[in-house]
Amino acid sequence: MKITEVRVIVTCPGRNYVILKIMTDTPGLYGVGDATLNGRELAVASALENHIAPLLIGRDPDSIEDIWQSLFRGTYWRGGPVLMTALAGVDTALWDIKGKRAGLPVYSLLGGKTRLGALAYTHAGGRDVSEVEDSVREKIAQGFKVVRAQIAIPGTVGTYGVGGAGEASLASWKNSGTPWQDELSGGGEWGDGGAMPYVERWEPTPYLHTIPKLFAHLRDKIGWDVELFHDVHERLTPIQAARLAKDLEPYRLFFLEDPLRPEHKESFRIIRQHSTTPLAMGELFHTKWDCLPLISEQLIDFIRCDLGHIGGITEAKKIAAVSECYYVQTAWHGPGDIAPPTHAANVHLDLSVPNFGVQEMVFFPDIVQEVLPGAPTFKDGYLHVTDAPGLGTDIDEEAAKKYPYERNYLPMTRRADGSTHDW
Ligand code: KDG
Ligand code: MG
Repeated sequence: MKITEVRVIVTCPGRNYVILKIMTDTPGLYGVGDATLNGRELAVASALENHIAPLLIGRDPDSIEDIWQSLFRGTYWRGGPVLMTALAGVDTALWDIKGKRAGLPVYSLLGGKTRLGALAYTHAGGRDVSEVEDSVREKIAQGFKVVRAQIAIPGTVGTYGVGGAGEASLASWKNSGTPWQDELSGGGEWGDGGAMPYVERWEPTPYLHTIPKLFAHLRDKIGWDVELFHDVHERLTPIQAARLAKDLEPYRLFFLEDPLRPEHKESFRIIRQHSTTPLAMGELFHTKWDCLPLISEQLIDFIRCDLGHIGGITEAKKIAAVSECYYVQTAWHGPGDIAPPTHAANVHLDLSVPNFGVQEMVFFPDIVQEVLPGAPTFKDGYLHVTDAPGLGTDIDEEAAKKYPYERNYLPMTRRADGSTHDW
């Protein structure tokens, strides 16, 4: 069998997705992969179209590991978000083909089911503790057993995770006096297709003060039957993160997510020295070697790479296997800015590995399901995929054409003095 054509499809059904469709010389047999990198979509699309697709034509799609290794090492300039996202698109599409060819769902190729469904989590957020409480209650009513809680921080603008990134109150941003907002906006409007990133303003002191109060409130009002956690989004210094993890101990978080920047792996030791709050990390990692020190030193409890940014299922199954040796569980990244094929790949892996922990998920709007059908389904707190051969997802190319690419950026964060901070 041979790969005959590689189609790179960029579409924006509400948000941008980069989809790879790999065609074979067997009539009707193709694979669909996701190569979406939020805010840098066209860089990945160009890498695929101009550099990677020509290398795939004529290859046997069955040789996933060899194709993976040759694309990873064969570039010489390996790694990084753009190339590893492109590689993930190829990898997931090839697993889709392998499953379809075998007549088996991908979880079966990975060893078969070890559980009936994948425990799922979703996001709750609000402007104050009672809004967050309402939001958590709403998620529990939907069936969720694990909920992430984020809250607006007084004196800051557009706090991460409150009401969704895009919503982070353009109005308050415009009136916030955040340094350089005019220069950065280039005089354009956010969301007008020529948009520049909007600028959030954030300070650690009110943040460190607010988060423990939020969880004290949630435990007091909602109780202990639901698993709760929080995403720091890489914004703290090591000692600030240690302080937060320690202050949150009484509220027994499921985990504290991404407390530190991905560059400073050794700094996780400082948090561990001070706290037993479980830690999760990984959405900004790009290879198994990024994850390795945190796993082998048992500095984290959950590894949460993005399959779409670490080269797909082939890399993730190795990370899961190493993690198993060190009591580290998987919690793969699963927000709305990666497309249904990656969400499906997440769940196929979740079902098959023994050390699965929890799975982040979103409910895709109808417009996404029209273009990219087959995302995993949610029932009573758990995610499921069907027994359809492959990943079970697809692309409607005609529908995709109705929604052309729209340039967009993630927000960025500055401190009150104007200096750049991690978003
Ligand atoms: O594009 C950035 C998002 O994927 C990220 O902000 C989401 O941190 C995130 C999460 O945990 O879902
Ligand atoms: Mg996160």
